[in-house]
Amino acid sequence: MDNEADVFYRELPKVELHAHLNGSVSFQTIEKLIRRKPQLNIEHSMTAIGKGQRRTLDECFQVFKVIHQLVDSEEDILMVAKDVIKEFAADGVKYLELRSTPREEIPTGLTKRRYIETVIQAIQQCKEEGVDIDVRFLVAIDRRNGSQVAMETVQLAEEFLLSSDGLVTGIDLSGDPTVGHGRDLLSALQRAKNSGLKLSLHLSEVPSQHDETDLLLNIPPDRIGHGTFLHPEMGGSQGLVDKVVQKRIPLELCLTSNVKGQTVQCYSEHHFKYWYQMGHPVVICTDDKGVFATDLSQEYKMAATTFGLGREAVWKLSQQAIDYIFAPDSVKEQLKQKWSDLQPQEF
Ligand code: 6MZ
Repeated sequence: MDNEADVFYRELPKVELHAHLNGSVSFQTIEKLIRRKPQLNIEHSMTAIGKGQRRTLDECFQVFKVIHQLVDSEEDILMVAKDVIKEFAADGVKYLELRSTPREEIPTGLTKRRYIETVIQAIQQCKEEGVDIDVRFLVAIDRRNGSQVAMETVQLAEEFLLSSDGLVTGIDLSGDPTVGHGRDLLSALQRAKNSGLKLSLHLSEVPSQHDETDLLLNIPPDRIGHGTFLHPEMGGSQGLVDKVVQKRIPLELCLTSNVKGQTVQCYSEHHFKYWYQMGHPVVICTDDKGVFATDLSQEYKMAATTFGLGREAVWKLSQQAIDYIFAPDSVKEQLKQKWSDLQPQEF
């Protein structure tokens, strides 16, 4: 990326709202992890999906399992989180919401609480080092782990909501969408909402999740991850679209992830077009920049070239994302000031 257009996208100040920590680990960091754990015999081809390659969503979830083997101690999490934060900052991201599923790893003594504390420590250390990015953390619920773990995760997140100085702001519901049903997680999610945690839920990432989506939209979530199969053209329904539109719930859209994970045929068929044309709030995100070998600048460029957005429209798109962050209004004001300071005289 170094021609004039690429510089524009790199320098564009950006907001990243949908980034899974362990899916965001770069090639360089994976190399360091492999060197730390040679006995695992993991090769780089097992942790990322290169240019032009595609996998089924199921295969993508196998990739996360490999990365989890490499990232299983406090030391690993601290390094991975700091590297990921610095990489987003180097890509022009000014505000980042990272999400990650707290894991217990008995062999290394890692607990879920220490997991969250370590991510917070990484955020604080980056701040102390003067990295130019504001980072918040969403505690993730992996849907495959069922209702009890979901409830325990919410209780843990509630504690950090009160004690983390605003760094833990919400809950993410993610994990293999073909496993489990949202009805089992409803009470945990409702509890989270009532305790002031913001909610970002992966909804309709695969077909045939209408009932679940319809149910979870009633909470309602504060943002939706993917929402690929919400609208009628993708086999969803007008009823679901109406609910999302009436409640004006922003969508986090991850183009390369959906194309490489084969839930969307090609970039030009991405549902970005449907929602953007409608004027509904959408935010361009990376999902898993390491696994899908992308970055946020490339995602903006891809959306712009595929759907014919001019530079002013691209700027507006990145600026509007500020309205949908899970941080207080004072942070939104600071970011808006930053955008207006950086805005070019003309596009
Ligand atoms: C649903 C996803 C995902 O939590 O260990 N994750 N969940 N859909 C996706 N689309 C491709 N990409 C990532 O990061 C990895 C975890 O994030 C979720 C999965 O639960 C995965 O195990 P953390 O940091």
